[in-house]
Amino acid sequence: AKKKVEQPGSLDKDQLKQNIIHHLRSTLGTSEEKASRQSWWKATCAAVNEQVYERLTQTQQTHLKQDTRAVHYLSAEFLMGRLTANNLHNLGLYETSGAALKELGIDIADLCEEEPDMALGNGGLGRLAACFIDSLATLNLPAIGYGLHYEHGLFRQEIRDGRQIERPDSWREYGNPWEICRPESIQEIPLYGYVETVFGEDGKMKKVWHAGQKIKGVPWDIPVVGYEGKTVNILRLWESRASEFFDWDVFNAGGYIDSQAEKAQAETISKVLYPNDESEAGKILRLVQQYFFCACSLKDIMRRYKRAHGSDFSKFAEQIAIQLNDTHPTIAIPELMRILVDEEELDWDAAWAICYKVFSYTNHTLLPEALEKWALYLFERVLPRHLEIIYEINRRFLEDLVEPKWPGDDAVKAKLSIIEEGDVRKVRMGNLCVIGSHKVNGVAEIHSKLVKEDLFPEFAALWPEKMCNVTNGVTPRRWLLSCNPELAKLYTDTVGAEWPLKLDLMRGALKHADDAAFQKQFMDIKRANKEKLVKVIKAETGIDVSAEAIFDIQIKRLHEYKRQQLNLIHIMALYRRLLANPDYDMHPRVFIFGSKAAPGYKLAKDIIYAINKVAERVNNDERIKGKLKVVFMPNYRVSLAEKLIPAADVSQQISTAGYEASGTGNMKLAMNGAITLGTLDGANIEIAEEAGAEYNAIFGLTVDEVKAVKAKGYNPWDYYYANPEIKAVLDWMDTDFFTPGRPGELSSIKRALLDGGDTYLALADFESYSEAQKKVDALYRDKQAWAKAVIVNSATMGKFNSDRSIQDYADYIWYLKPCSVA
Ligand code: 26R
Repeated sequence: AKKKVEQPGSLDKDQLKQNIIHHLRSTLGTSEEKASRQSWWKATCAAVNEQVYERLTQTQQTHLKQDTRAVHYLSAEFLMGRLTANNLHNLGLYETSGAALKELGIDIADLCEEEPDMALGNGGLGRLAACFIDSLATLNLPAIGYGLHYEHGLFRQEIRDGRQIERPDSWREYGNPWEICRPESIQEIPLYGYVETVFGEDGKMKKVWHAGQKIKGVPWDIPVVGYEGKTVNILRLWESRASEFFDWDVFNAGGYIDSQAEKAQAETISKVLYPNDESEAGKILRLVQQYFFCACSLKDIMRRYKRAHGSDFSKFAEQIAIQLNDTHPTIAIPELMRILVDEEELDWDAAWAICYKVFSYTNHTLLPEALEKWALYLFERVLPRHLEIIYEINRRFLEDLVEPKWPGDDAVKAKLSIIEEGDVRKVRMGNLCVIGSHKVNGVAEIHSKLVKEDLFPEFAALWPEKMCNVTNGVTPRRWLLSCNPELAKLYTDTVGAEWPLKLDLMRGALKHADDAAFQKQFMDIKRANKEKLVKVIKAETGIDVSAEAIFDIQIKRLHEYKRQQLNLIHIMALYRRLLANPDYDMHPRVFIFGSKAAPGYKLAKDIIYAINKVAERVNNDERIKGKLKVVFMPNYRVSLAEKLIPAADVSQQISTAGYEASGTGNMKLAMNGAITLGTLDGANIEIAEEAGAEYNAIFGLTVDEVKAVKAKGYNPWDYYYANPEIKAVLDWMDTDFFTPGRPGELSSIKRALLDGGDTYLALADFESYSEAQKKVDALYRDKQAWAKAVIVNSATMGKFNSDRSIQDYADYIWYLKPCSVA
């Protein structure tokens, strides 16, 4: 009892062991003899939580006492994955727990496998939010993440007969030890209804929103443990419940059934995460979800602000920064205006000055179909008062800023207006975000340039200072320390133990890049990681692969712009070369895919099917002597990424230039010793700059070339007729070679590439891609050159630590200072 819990990592093995047993008995109500592995996991979490809660309380008291400015990160998605290993690492308790559990007869890695992924996000944007809250806590920045407490996260993917099947994800079916319900902070949120204009005694006009329904928002807190465990912030997720408001009236009038329907509807709001799917865009429930979590979060922010400052809003913008993660939380802008003007009775200009300073917006995509717009008639039904406020924001913007700058120019007004005219009038959330925020950032240099020059050029002309860049990053705690412990240890031995905080220190390994002994250590680790993955692949898919082969990995959501189809047609081309010449000179290669398709995205699902059908045929063809294997790993998710990434030799980042805003998987893979096979798109450009393009395989049209090709009029048929390999491979899709007895099952891909116009220029980039693949093959066969290249890549990824990204946000957007917690 000498060492107390104050110091993170201060628990020794025996204390931890006692704590785990204690929780097994008194929290889980079981015993060592009959406890399931899941009970052991929960008991371990409960033991660790003693420390976490201590630090959480300490952090909150410090922030309260010092009345710190804080950032509020609003995001519809937080793709957290599993928390156990991460929290143990950040508390410095991973080794100790491992030893304690071992004495209890349990392997810590097996224990961690008990935890379901918290998959409350689609992909890049959601995982970025998760890395960012880790970095915020690590940098001791006062911060809170706000989002939705989805009962079901992103669907679980099963593959049946090669096709994707969606199954519900139930991450908290059997309880989740990391979340705490906070009924004391419940909020009530109005929806629907109408707006009444009234005149107060002072003769002033006021607007009163009479809600048609009220929903209860119940907050669940997930502690966010910073590295070395000093600051523990929270992620606060809102769950919707039926409120008493409507039920009782209906009930008393004999409408019990109706009241149950009302209840079910209210509880539907946080039921399920929307997959980012074109067909789902514009669905009213999404808007309700967005308003629900923004309104709950703002009420929460208000309550905390008023506790310290009462109704004096002169300090509001000094205390509060709110970051909008894409346009999904845009409604927070008119909601804050509504609170300040209607409820707190500030005048419009004062309220707007506050809003403008408080909000900032991050853009994550240029794809037109992903830019949110809401049909005005729907918007009006759900949020009548907000629509009025938006009209007023828009009127003032057009009159005060646009008209003076472009007098009489109706075209520019139509383009910049928050309201889109047409058959169905629409509210443009992107425009509202830009108008209401003091900073707008893209997520990689090239992307931010395109946001400024192509997406919002007029806004950039109005506010040149507003548009900026913050290149994405990833947390090295999860994406190296925790997922690749052997490589992490090599770094610690080589450059010291500080690298998870100061990733630039990894450059210290550069001086050993040519050193044969170091190369061997590095490559032995890669080999061991590959051997581990071989077993996972066998267990998950039944496919035998050899760790001797090059592991070539493309893991990301399925989308035409990401061009899994380019990877696939190249695989088919290689297969053809091998069939034509069994001695075709290539090092054995395993192509590994992991990817979910949005349920309504037909072509994306067809591409998954095609990958699986080609895999079946290739993997069972004796003639090619195992030189080529194709693996589609089902149900790609954070915990699977943690197994795939440390085993990758080649990282495929092959989006059409100009379409991938940043990418973050590219950073994780490079950090873990993979070569980037990529286009000059998103953060690939900066990765190649850091590592040196000569250590990567860069190919394809550049952003400017893509624009030029499109301007000239791109015709994919030209490539079809000019390149016999392309023609043969595409024609192959019309046969039944890969789908015996069912010709044409793969034809939709060919059709999209030819009749569909090949929107993403896969055929235009094919030859260059194929050449880059040859370069990869040649490099791999030069063992020393390869080892050097992967070491250089890994060691130069310091820039892509999400701590650096967060420091950029803190310095240039949030003006936020750290607060050390004793
Ligand atoms: C509107 C709705 C249909 C919708 C569309 C698209 C909802 C969600 C998305 C996901 C987008 C915005 C996304 O995840 N973008 C990714 O953000 C990453 C983090 O910045 C980038 O690395 C990645 O390049 C980008 O595609």
